[in-house]
Amino acid sequence: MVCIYISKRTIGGIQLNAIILSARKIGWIVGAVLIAFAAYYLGGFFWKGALTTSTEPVINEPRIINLVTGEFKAETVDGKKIEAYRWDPGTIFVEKGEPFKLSIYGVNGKEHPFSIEGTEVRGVVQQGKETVVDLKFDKEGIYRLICNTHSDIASNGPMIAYIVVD
Ligand SMILES: [Cu+2]
Repeated sequence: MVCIYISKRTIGGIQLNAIILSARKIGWIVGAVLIAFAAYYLGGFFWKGALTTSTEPVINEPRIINLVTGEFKAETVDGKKIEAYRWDPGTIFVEKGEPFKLSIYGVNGKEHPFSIEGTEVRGVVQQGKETVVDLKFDKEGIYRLICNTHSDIASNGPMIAYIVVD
C-alpha cells in the first residue's frame, strides 16, 4: 500500500497539518489527470478550429498577390464627366527571383487587355472573372503592368501598376 503520511503534530509550538493520501486517492488523482490529458488530445484532434494557424506563406508555394480593376469617376465644376480605370493596388513589391502569382479580378470595366513592359507577358482581365498569371523576375527594376485600352489619360487611364522587383 502506497501511503504518503504527514502526521499532525506540533514541533516547537508550530502545528503541521496532516496530508494523508492512500493508494486509492492517488489512483483517483492519476486517473483524473490522465482523463484530462486524453480529453485535451482528442479535443485537439477533432476540433481543428482550436489549432494554431500561421499567416506565413507555405514553403514552396508561390505567393499570391491580389489585384482588382477599379474606376475613378468625377464630374468637374463645368459639368464635364471624367473617369480613370486603374489597377488596385497600384504598386506591388516582389523579391528578385521570387516566383509569385498575380491574381487580377475584374470589377470595373468590361475588359482590360494587358501587357507587362520588358516581358512577353500578355493577358486579359474580364469583368467578374479572375485572371491568374505566374510571374518571376530575374532582374531588379520597376516593371509596368499596362492596360492597353486605358494606357493614358486620353483613353480613361492611365491604368498602370508598378511591379517593384528588389
Ligand atoms: Cu483597362
